[in-house]
Amino acid sequence: MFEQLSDKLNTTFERLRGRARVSESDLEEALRDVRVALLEADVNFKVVRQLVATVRERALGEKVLESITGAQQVVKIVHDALVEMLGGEAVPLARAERPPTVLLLVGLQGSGKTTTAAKLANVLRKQGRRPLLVAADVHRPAAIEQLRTLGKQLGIPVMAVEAGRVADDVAAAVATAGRDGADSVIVDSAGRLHIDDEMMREVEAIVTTAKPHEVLLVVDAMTGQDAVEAATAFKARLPISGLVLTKVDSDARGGASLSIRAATGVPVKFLGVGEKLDALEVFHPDRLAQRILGMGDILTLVERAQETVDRKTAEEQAKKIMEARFTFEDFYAQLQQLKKMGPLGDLLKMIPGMGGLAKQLPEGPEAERELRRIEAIISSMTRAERAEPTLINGSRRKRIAAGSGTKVSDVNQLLKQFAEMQKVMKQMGALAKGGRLPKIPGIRM
Ligand SMILES: Nc1nc2c(ncn2[C@@H]2O[C@H](COP(=O)(O)OP(=O)(O)O)[C@@H](O)[C@H]2O)c(=O)[nH]1
Ligand SMILES: [Mg+2]
Repeated sequence: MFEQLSDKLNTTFERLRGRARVSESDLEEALRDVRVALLEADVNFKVVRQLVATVRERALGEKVLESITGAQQVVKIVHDALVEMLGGEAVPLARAERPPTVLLLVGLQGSGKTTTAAKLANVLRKQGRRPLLVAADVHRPAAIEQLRTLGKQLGIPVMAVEAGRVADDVAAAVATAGRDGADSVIVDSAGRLHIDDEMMREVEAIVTTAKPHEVLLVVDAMTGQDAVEAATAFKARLPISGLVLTKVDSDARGGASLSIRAATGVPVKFLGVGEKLDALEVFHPDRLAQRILGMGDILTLVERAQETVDRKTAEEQAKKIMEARFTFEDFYAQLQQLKKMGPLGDLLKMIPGMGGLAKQLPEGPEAERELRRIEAIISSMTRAERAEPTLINGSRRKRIAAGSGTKVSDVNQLLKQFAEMQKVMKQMGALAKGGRLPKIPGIRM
């Protein structure tokens, strides 16, 4: 999702960066391209109009037309406007002062409630909490079984309620959760194909008896403007405190979901990025904006790395990235870690400037072959070359290609991509120094 949008915006910014100075017509052209890219991605037109107006006003106010770093500034202004559109700061999940914290999931059928309930339980447990899952979708018997199966996979307890006593049973589960050692209760409610009164009443009754600390609306990001409409309708009836956008891993355009925060005023708290039970990410507006703008998602990468690799190594690499001291040596080490961390393409997309490479990478075994080729090329470099790729002249390229069993054009391509990556990292570093990026623990900036 968002790839096409990302490509379009990058093309626009590349063109802008190519100018020595940004003229007024360059700025207008860029704004027009940004507008078209957002509209094509299905972002709500009112939200687009607002964003473009904000960018224009700030760009003129900050006098980017007179500045030698004008293009850079425009990118930053678009970045900031995008972050604001996405909600500004991340809004953390509420936590009860006195446990248990009760989280109620609501949404249309098929939006991903049951899956999200299990993923959320998994997230909380990774944070050292003790969740209990409550299956309250009594209308489809298979739904209770589905949650039971997911709970079993995770080793997290699942309690089912009975038809006709849904609200009371949920309240009873909350009341006894503590006794059973749980500090968080996640309730999976029944959805419908369309919004209807009966569903709303049933959920309202749960809200009344179980007094959830969060009512999370799960919406399918693939459904475009329908998702925005559903969110608006739910919000009119229920105290929705947060949104979970699911299926963000799909190829759908997804722009509608980018405007859902602006359209409803409800913060997005999580993104569902796959069918597996660890495919739930905390939503950070700034990180998504950076991902869309092709600046990668270093922080998410660091977080994911922390789960699989030594935290210190990850922080050191992130620090190098920020300071643009990242060499082929680091890249090689990171590739080794990436291999442990999941599908290669997904991870490459998160490294600044590597989105293009990720796209060229075929899936599956092809991808692994490509990765081995890159590894082979880096292995054939000397230490000095890895630290200072500008040393790698024509004859060295030939030697590296021969040594790695690849073609000179393969070596050229990797060098070019690496140079681009370093360029983006420098920009990231500059953003970070300007206080535009959240701090990573242990990293001085
Ligand atoms: N690709 C992908 N599939 C998802 C995601 N979340 C849910 N699904 C799938 O969407 C379908 C419906 O999910 P389910 O949790 O049963 O929806 P519910 O009816 O709202 O409870 C299932 O096939 C899930 O595997 C996601 O983030 N990514
Ligand atoms: Mg369900």
